[in-house]
Amino acid sequence: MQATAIAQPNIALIKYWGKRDVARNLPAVGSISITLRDLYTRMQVEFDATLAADELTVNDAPDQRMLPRLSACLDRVAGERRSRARITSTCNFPIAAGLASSASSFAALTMAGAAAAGRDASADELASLAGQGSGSAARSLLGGFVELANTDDDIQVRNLLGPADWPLAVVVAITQAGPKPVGSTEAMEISRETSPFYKSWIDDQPQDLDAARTAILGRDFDRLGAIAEHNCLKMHSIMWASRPPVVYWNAATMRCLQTVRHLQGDGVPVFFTIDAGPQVKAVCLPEAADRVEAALRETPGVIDIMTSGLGTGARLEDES
Ligand code: 2P0
Repeated sequence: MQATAIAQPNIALIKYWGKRDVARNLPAVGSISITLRDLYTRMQVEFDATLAADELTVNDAPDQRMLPRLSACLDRVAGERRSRARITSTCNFPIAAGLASSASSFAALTMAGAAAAGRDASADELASLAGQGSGSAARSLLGGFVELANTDDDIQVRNLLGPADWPLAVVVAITQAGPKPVGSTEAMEISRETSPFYKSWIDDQPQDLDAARTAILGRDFDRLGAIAEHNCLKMHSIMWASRPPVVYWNAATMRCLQTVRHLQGDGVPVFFTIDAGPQVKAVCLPEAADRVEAALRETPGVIDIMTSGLGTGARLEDES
């Protein structure tokens, strides 16, 4: 009745933004991501019939904030008549700050919860369950380059390349600590309801997915960088044009983009992407990682740097 799973966050190169079914948390668009190696969330789930309510600790401190969403995820994984659970989460990077902590959390929770409940879930079922917890979480079930596709009434994830097939590096520039002002779930709905650019975003996503998939399978770094930057800036444009506007960037976010542009001008193989937060992720070829890290570290407003290679998908650590 106990299991532990570990999952890494993933960074979307072609973004998920918008839902086609809020109740089932189905995305409005497909997406493509890379799974990181050096950032992780470990989730232990222990079902205990003597508990009166689910309990959660995050990095050794009791936490109520995430508990309702995690409890609902376990209800879907193990059934609503399950025993209450002791959930123990450890995470080695900032939570809820645009670093995809919900992706690694729900991927690890889904896998650990299914194992602890003795549920022999297929890969598609795990993807569906993780995705209902958090849309980006299904991508963290797999490693390397991952595509999430919409099916008629659900989602599917598949590997495009493994982590060793094209070993890119990701340098994450932290420009602000602490949780973001607007959660991505709420921000997506504001975009859908009010942004004049939302419809063209949905309509154009298939061609961005095609371009990125072709670039990844052909290991074409320049083409991948161009489509990923374009897709990222489009996603943020939707938010900036919504009412109320959702602006996740700060001044240092913009300075990091300038740093990446200067590096590109010097011929360094690097491109940027930014998620629902002010941090900048610079994706580069491994031999450029030291130079990219040094340049971002010197960028005013950058308070921390984390560098990671590409990693494998979520996995169980133990089972009992
Ligand atoms: C992504 N993001 O593709 C996009 C890009 C943020 C920007 O998926 O509402 O926590 O839980 O399904 O997965 C962040 O949103 O949203 C996200 P929910 P999630 O990575």
